[in-house]
Amino acid sequence: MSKKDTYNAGSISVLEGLEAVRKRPGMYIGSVSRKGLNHLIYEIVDNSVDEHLAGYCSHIEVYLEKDGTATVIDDGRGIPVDMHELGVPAERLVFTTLHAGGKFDDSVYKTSGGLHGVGSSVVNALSEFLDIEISRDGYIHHDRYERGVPCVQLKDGLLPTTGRTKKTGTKVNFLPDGEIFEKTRFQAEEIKSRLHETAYLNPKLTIVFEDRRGEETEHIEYHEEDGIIGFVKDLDKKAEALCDVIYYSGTSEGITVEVAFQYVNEFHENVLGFCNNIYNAEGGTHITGFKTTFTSVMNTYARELGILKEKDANFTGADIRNGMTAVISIKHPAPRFEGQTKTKLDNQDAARAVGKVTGEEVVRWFDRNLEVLKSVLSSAEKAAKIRKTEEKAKTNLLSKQKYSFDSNGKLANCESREPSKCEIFIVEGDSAGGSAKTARDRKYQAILPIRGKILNVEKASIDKVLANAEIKTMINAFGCGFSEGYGNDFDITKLRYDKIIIMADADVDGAHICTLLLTLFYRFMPELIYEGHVYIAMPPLYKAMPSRGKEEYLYDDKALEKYRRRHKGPFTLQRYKGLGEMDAQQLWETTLDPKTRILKRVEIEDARMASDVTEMLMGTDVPPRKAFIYEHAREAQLDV
Ligand code: TSJ
Repeated sequence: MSKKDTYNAGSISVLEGLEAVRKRPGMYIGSVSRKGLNHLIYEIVDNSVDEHLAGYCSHIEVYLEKDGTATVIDDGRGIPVDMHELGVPAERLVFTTLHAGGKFDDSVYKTSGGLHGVGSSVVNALSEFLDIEISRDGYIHHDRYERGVPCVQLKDGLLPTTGRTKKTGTKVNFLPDGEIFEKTRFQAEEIKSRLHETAYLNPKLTIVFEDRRGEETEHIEYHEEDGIIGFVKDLDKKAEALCDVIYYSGTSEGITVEVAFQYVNEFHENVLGFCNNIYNAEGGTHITGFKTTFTSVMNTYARELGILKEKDANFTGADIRNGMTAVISIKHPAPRFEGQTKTKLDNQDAARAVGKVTGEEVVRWFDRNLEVLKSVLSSAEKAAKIRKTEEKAKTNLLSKQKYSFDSNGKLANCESREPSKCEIFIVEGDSAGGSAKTARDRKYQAILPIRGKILNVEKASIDKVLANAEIKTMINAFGCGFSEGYGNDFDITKLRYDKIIIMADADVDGAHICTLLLTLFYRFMPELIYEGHVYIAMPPLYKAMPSRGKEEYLYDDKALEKYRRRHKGPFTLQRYKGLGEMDAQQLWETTLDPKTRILKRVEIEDARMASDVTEMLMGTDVPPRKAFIYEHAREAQLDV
């Protein structure tokens, strides 16, 4: 067989590969919700970031176009267009070969850094069309695909050119396929946040973002000279800093390590890990490497300075990280990931490398900054004291009510004990709770009514939090315990319900309750959110009853507008003020029945979003909180 025939034979499997992506898109991009949609852009941009890491690209532009497409442009070398040994331009292989997420080495084509940029064929397969312009060798070369299938005729195995140019670079314009995605409108806020993050992690890079979809174009340039130092400052911008940002970097075992951290006058730690510019939501070895070494270094200092006496136990890691914000960014030539969402770095050499660099550099820094060292250690001392008091409170409380799950007064549990099929509704108000208990599918749906406003966990100490009846009931019902700054007793595998659904009124009070619950989950059971178990029920705002035809529930004002336009005849409109106004049948139809209800899954995409959300949730200003809830409420998706 000639090489060309090999490709042609292979091209059948190429198409089969892309067909597989279209059949199971979730396997390749996580989901077909808006989160997956935004991911398409990240997959493309990552290629340009790789080109930057290779040393050839300083400028990336990302445009959200009026026609619903996205454009990404870089000033790199341009994807190679010369004929590959398989008889097609190398560019074709980039967009048609599945690279399997870097899991195995791809001999056909490898991106410059070999780091990411493996998803361009996935984006291609999931796009109605994808247009490419590559500027290199004096020409603009053009190619186009529709749903992954090339539709430009090659001449002697080469791409047609559409003009001459002295520049180099790559431009991709694509339209996400409406047959695949539930929603095809990109979400600017999340994309901006991710691009900003990328700019922090690549201080020499400039990223231009334009949202051209509105009446006025929104134009932003991200360029962060100070790199992760600026990142930490940004994460801490709302808090009172106790010291300047501490920064160090180094290389070990071929892994580059960069760390920036700062202490603020707050009670929590926020330690974020990145590998090859990708945020690791589940952490991993780079984080543990940092934590282990940092804890040990600081305990050594504490003993040297006599802050810990011979008889004293060491500070725990959490004592020492009390109030710390840190960004740990490493570059690894062959990263591996594990965990539920494959975002946990797994390479043991990363732990060693971060540990080694941290051991050397932290000592060097603190030896020269004794004042900061002393203030960090004295805050660790305070944290240790509080921890000891709270540990006592915790054992007392938990031992008292460990076995109270099924006998819990207010919980109307479901009959099934198969967690994958079970749901628990947390319902605001006793009357709505009562209706929900009547209306539910008792086999799979549990109802937990909660009364009034639950405790704001950001403003209360841990023993108060655990003493709160509503919170105790929830922790018991979910079955996984809880994690807290001081040790982690949370075990998601024990979760008794696949879906935890918050059901609150669509008004300001409801939004507030939602916020309080999300804060509780985010602080004590974050895995529930990261692994997508938390939902917000979207009860309808209206019921339209036409004099002729079927009644219809309308979930927001937009839906009402639409209804008014569609329905010429007269109709009566019932406005629901709250869940309490609905009878059991209505509640079932609108909010409980998996076939008809609308649920919004609570998602936290990246580190900055997570941090912003907590800030929003934690902050005392009411307006941003509302913004969070309502903004997401509008994105309600049919959960079928
Ligand atoms: F711009 C973009 F985001 F749309 C995009 C840029 C999308 C994709 C899929 C790839 C790229 C891209 C790829 N930008 N720059 C590159 N560079 C290469 O592919 C490249 C160029 C030259 C050489 C070389 O060895 O000469 C090697 C590579 C990998």
